[in-house]
Amino acid sequence: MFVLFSDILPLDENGLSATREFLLKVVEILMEYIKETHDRQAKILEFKHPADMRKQLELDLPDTGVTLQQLVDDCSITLKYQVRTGHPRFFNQLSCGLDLVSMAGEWLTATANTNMFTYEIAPVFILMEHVVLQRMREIIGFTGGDSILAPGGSISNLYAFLAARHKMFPDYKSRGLHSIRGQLVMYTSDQCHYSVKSCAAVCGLGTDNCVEVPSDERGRMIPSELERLILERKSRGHIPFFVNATAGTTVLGAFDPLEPIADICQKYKLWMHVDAAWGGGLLFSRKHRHPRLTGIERADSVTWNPHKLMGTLLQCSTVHFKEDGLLISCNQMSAEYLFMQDKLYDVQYDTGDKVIQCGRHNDIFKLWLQWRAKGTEGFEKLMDRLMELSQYMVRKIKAQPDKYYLILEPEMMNVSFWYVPTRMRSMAHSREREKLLGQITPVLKGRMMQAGTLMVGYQPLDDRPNFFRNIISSAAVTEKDIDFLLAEMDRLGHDL
Ligand code: ABU
Repeated sequence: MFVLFSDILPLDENGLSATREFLLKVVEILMEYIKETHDRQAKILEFKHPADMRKQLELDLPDTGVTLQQLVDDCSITLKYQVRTGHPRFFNQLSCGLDLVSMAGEWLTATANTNMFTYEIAPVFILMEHVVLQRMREIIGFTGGDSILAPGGSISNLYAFLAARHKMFPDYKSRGLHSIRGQLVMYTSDQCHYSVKSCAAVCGLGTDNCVEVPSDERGRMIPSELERLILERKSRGHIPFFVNATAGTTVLGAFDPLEPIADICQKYKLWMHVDAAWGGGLLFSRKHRHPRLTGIERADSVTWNPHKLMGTLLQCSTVHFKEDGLLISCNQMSAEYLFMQDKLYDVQYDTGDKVIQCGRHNDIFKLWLQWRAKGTEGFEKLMDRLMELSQYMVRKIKAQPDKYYLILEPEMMNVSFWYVPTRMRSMAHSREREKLLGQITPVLKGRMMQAGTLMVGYQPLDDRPNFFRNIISSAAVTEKDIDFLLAEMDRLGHDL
């Protein structure tokens, strides 16, 4: 029997059975959550406005610690109000689903509770990183090279930026801004993830020097515009040095044409980065990899987030470099208290000195375990299945043109559309109707959240008013869930 935290390990040396009892109670709660997550009759969320939610929760930090039973109850109520992102009807984010093998990996990771900066304290995990990242580079098409797991795609893109600047201006590390005689300029499409622009702000270029290259009607960068904008800045004496191509844009799922962009980077000696945080998973698919990712092997660096299409638990984000040695040369600070060179093992495995952070979370085990379970073929099958489901949804939308307006044929798992309520079905499609559809979109989303039966994201984009962006990246989704999605939207929104 347990009462207080002092009744379990380590404070009570004889507290093993009480520790087990406490943890098993927590695991029971987790199992219940997993069961509900996969129950199509259960709600995805129990929505409450923040002030009402606050009233349901006892969030205050007490002066005197509460009982362990209270902690078990705290765990229970926390999950009661958590959005079930693994529910088959959660289509809201790029990361959907709950891969249970990967989750088991995350449980083990939490238990091991180590830091990834040195081999000294994470020997097995460091070797796993080595093997998995090498395999990912092979799949990209790099020979050799180097990689690192980073806290999210945005920071992965930042690592690429830093490595590119270091490659071209190695003195920057020691001499700073004055080592570069001129204005650095970077390029990215107007559909890119905002983190690319953030690199310009964070790294001293200023966002005005992150040039947005126009994209075509499908959201793909226009290479001739990229070249024009490079020449335009060169004519002003600026120094173009970095191009970000996106493989799977956040909203439309568009793929920039990598081969022509690589040709331009080669011609003007610019670093080519591919932000494949979202679309990278399609590298597994022989059916869908080409033409979308053709040319990725010509990039200098690639961001690829397994926590998106591959379903690895959050978070798991990787960045890969064609050239080995750059990461360490760029970021090494040789902290003597951590990265001693006279340790008893090969210190190249102390990967912590390759990054700008110090502590690094263990994001590898959950991916390694998942990959062991599925095999590389399993990931290929998953990609093909997610694409098949997305195409199924497109067909269903097209079959009901009165109720749904497909915005464009998707290149991947982003299905973008407007829902059309009854009163607007007889109106011809026009800018005016789009404006009205854009107004009802957030109202319908609100109804979904109140009902708790469905979650689909929405946003405006350029001159398009709010529209739904449906993401199919969960292995739990079936054709029946897509049928439900469309019927449920109509049930909730027909009278708007
Ligand atoms: N770039 C982070 C993912 C955003 C999303 O889930 O839509």
